[in-house]
Amino acid sequence: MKKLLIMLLCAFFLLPVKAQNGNLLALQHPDSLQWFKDAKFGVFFHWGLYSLLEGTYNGKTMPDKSFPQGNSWYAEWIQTRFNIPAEEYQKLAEQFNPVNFDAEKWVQEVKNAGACYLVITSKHHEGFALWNSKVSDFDIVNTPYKKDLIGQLVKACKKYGMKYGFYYSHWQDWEYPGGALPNWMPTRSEEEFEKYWQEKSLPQVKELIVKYDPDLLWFDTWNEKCHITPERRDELIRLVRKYSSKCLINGRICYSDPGDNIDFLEMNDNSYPKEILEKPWQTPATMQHSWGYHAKDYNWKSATTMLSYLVSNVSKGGNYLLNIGPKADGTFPVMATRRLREMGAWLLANGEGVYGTRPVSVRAPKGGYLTQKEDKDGTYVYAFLTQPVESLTLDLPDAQRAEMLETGMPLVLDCKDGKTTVRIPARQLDGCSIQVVKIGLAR
Ligand code: FHN
Repeated sequence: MKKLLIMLLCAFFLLPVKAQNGNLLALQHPDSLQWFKDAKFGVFFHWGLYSLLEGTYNGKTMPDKSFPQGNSWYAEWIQTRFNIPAEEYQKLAEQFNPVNFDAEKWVQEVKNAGACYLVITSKHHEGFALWNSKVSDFDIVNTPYKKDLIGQLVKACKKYGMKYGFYYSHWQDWEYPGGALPNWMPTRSEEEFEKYWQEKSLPQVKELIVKYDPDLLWFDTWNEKCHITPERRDELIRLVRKYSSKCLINGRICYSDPGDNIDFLEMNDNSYPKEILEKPWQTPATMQHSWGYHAKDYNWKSATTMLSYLVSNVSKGGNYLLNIGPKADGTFPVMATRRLREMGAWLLANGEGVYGTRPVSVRAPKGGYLTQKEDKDGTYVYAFLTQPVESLTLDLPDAQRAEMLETGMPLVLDCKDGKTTVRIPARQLDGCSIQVVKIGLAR
């Protein structure tokens, strides 16, 4: 009897998580989304075999118009943009040996940047898995490095309380027969794609969830003509829901028709909406043009520019997922590290107006952004000023007090005709960063 009871209990706990409560397409429970809505800032990593090439192949550097499709900065696309034969490209696995990878250092750097989650390319379009995959031999354990990178990162994220997600290229796969190819290459038939879908894509997604229990999965499609039909989209959503009761799913699972069952919207690359959006959302963004490490892409944005994008998104209810392309040896380019640290320093002083805030339906000042937050003592509006101004006038009838968020210096305010004007002393306007004014409203 006791044995039977133990067997029954084991069977119950081994059941896929949602098998007991039915709807496998439904959104994750709102509690699972709370962290995402509050987090605001995440760091994205594009890392794979392409990182070894650093945007250059056989002396040609991306973008290069001498290749018919070569006019792109995206270094993670070098295989197909520069027509590298698949067999030759896949041999890069014999060189991939990130001996300087230190998962804890990565997570600490992300944390110090003020980011609350990270997302890493577990498999990008090249088809190479950064974990020990039982589904495919084209993976990290079949390199000189041999060790599971995703596993190490997950362990470090758990240690430091960092939420983590995986980018998984479920549509494009340039290694497995039947995986989708870029639109200038041969189209896969439905039958060929279905084989890839059933044999690699779905099994690897299941493997990632069961092995690593991610907080989110980042799928990638970006045009209408795509093998990911609403039926395949739903098949994938069901799979994720079946094995995880917390994993969030992004809208790019099916670009042409994300449907109602995705947890958050994913904007186009480096796209910033102008309006408040109701559904949770984020912008994936680059520090340079490229996502994967590109040694000759010198187009680095400044930390202040990137902070402006962050607060712009936050003021509209969105998140900012900022990318780094680590080098093949496992280190970050120093340009990325400096920017992360500068952003982290600013967020250390001004994060109160960012994390856990919500949009305000009051018109923002020119070149500025607004957020709001409630706590036990009242409601606060935060005004982010990206350019120097002498005063700030908002349609707020009930402001009680105002101060510079970073220093706590009290500011003079004047309420008249349903508007509040805050005067900002010139010495606060250093002009090189974003100033934040905190305004307390009447209870
Ligand atoms: O083709 C990819 C690209 O390499 C990169 O991963 C971005 C990230 O949003 N997604 C696709 C293009 O939108």
